[in-house]
Amino acid sequence: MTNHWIDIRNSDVILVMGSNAAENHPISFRYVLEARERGAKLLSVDPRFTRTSARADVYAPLRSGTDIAFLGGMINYILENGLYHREYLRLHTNATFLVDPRFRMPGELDGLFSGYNAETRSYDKSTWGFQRDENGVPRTDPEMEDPNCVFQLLKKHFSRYTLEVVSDITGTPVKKLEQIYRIYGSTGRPGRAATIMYAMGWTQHTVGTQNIRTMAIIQLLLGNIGVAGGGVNALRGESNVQGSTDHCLLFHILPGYLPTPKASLKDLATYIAKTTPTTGDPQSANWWGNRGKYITSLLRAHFDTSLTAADEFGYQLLPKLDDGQNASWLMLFDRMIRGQIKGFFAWGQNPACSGSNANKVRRALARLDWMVVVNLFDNETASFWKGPGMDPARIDTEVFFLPVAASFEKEGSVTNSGRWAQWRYQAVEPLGDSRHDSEIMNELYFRVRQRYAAEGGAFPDPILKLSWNYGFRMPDGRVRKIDIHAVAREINGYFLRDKVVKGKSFKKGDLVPSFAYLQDDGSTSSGNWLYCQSYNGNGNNMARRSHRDPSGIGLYPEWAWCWPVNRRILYNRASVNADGVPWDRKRPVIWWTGTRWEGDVPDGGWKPLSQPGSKKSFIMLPDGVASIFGAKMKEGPFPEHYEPLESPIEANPLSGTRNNPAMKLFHEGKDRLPEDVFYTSDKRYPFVATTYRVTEHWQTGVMSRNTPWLLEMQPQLFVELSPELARERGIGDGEKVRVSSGRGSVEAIAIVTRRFRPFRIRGKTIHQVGLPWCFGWSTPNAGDSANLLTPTIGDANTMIPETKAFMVNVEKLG
Ligand SMILES: Nc1nc2c(c(=O)[nH]1)N[C@H]1C(S)=C(S)[C@@H](COP(=O)(O)OP(=O)(O)OC[C@H]3O[C@@H](n4cnc5c(=O)[nH]c(N)nc54)[C@H](O)[C@@H]3O)O[C@H]1N2
Ligand SMILES: Nc1nc2c(c(=O)[nH]1)N[C@H]1C(S)=C(S)[C@@H](COP(=O)(O)OP(=O)(O)OC[C@H]3O[C@@H](n4cnc5c(=O)[nH]c(N)nc54)[C@H](O)[C@@H]3O)O[C@H]1N2
Ligand SMILES: [Mo]
Repeated sequence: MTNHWIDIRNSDVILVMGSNAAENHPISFRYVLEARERGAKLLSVDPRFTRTSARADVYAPLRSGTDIAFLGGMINYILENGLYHREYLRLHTNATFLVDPRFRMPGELDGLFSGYNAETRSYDKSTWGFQRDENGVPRTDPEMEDPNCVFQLLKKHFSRYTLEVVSDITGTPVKKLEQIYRIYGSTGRPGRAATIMYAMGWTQHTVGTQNIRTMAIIQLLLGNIGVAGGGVNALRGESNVQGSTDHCLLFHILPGYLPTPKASLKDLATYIAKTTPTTGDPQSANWWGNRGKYITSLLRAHFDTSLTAADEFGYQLLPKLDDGQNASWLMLFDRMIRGQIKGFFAWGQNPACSGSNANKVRRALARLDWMVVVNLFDNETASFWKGPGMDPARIDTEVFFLPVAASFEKEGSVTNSGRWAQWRYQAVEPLGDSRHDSEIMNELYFRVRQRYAAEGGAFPDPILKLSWNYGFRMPDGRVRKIDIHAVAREINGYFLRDKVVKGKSFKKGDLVPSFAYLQDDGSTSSGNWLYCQSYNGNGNNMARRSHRDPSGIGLYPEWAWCWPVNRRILYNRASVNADGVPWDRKRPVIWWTGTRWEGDVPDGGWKPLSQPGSKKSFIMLPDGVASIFGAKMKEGPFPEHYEPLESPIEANPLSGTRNNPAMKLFHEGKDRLPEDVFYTSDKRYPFVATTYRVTEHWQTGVMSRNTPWLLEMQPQLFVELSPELARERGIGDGEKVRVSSGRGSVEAIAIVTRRFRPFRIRGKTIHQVGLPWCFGWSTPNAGDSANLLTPTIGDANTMIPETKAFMVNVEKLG
């Protein structure tokens, strides 16, 4: 989230689209309802009428996978009706920038941007740049009238998204579109704010990243980023998924969003030179210019501090990706099924049910030599070898199961969606032989280290030179018990020798006060620069529990701690005009007193934009302003509607380019697998399907299916379908049906409900159905995972699987 949970109460308009917050983020609804009591409007856009929709002022249905069309129509509406915040655009975004005149857009190139290469399915982005002066600073037209300026290009691009065209793609009635556009567009006026609450309904698509980009453009047009009650707010999933992303859950980033080294970045100097952005603009803070300090401090935390600059502080000990290598979820199981991955730790996950195309995942597990499952319970992954369709006699995978302690049996920090790192305490002792995850890792580290120390091996140094200072060492070198506070302090970082920084002297062993003090000479360590300040000379800031709120807008600056540097609302320098005066005087986030900023921690302490020595407000981007034109995206600098890989219509109504042209295809080429089949506008699979969660179960249900009262409330797999479709197929409410796709099938109970309505699209009736994905075969009579139906295909930028839009058939069972 750019903002945070409590801040939702400051909104005037709340759009819940691509999430079902009432059921999946129930605590958030406290703030949604508070806002509504103040007169805020709640809008719900979902293919299915949900409990969120039930509370909404306006509900609009849309066909799964058509959000860019829906939101593209909103951009067009905002521009046509002059609802945008002109001054905000000029000060804080690249709307005024002039684009390369060679740049071409989908309206001219039948759905493609200039530079497409069909063979590599990728773009040569050389025409996607800005016109720049001799210092490399983008040329602008402050009046935003030049036909090559971003604002005019945006207007031209989205002029194709008329109400009629949008309705024809999404199936949403024109009246509903207009109603939602009008209400949301009303927040372009200074003093009004709208927020977006989204989650997996937007991300799990082949165009997932661009769904969110489209919304970010809307928020910028309306001046809604940086202000209270605004922002682009991803409602994160698992309680600590924000923390795990911050600390490098994903393959392509190290802690603190530093890029993972690649083979071609052959030494630390090259890594820093090639990954550090530069700017010629004296008004750009270009904060990532500090990359060298952050990566060096990270290496100092990872590895033995006896390593020196001559050893590149251990850079060569970090794992490196091959150039162009993608090691995301879909690729892991793809490589596994091809026999290229032999061992696997399934640590706190259940891929046999959560993985898209679960039959492929399950067959991949059967190709392993060994698998270690670290979990609270046995599940469909640990026992895959005795699951449906498996012959244990023919499976050689050796499975080890390590029982783990549950969250309330452990101490540590959890970072919520609002970036707040909050400290939690252990409530009870772990049951039986189960242990804290960190104790299991400690034991694993010690055993592996012992073998490397004794036997050498191909490359022992990454293990032998790892620093592991997490507690009292026994005579054999083993850490007796992991001190989780030592881990937290390592993440914050230390001074490794006496040092004077910014006129302050520090002693070796002092905790670094905040990331502004980190160094690139090896004198500081920090396991994650973004968390530098979380645990410093003031103690464990994540454990703070003060209810003080001097802001009056719910910032609560002394409750826990949030990254970066306790800033509660990101991009807050965009909440003020060039003189530092808040756009919204009722709910100011920061303001300039004439000598300093007050309010939230400002996004950089420089003076307001109208004063000399100031810096632009989007400090993480080298041009210093927010990207309405975003050339980093794989499929184009502006979002464009493409159909999901599997869709019910033959052609993309907007162009001859049917699907995302930059996504990786698994179903083409000579080495494609039989598991990777797709059927689009095919009579055998005529219905759009989506998957979602239920309040009563958690994820694949491993924890909740083992809780009898929750299982009693939601005992088995169901499929929701409209009365119209039920009649067409002769299916009665509560009857057993088979739902099938090209990849597999499940048996489910039919719930005939008006929560789903047929769509009228291009003159045809199109039905959509939906299933939860929380069940698995190991719970008797519960049915199996809906992921037996979903495809192996991912977003072009992130490779998140497209589990929210695919095609199925539904048939009544005997
Ligand atoms: N009770 C409970 N709460 C949970 C979880 C749980 O398992 N159970 N899981 C947690 C986790 S890890 C996560 S990531 C979050 C996920 O939170 P959400 O994203 O809210 O979860 P979902 O129910 O998967 O999907 C949300 C909605 O997207 C809709 N949808 C489907 N396709 C589309 C589409 O194309 N466009 C739009 N606009 N909407 C679409 C679905 O109908 C559904 O209502 O929930 C978290 N909270
Ligand atoms: N079709 C479809 N598929 C989806 C989604 C969807 O919307 N639709 N959503 C996707 C999303 S957003 C997510 S996050 C994934 C989730 O996918 P997974 O992470 O694979 O699924 P979970 O069921 O959350 O698995 C977590 C496991 O961790 C165990 N566990 C709980 N606490 C601890 C602990 O403290 N330590 C350890 N070691 N284990 C613990 C639980 O028992 C559980 O088995 O699924 C994805 N799959
Ligand atoms: Mo999630």
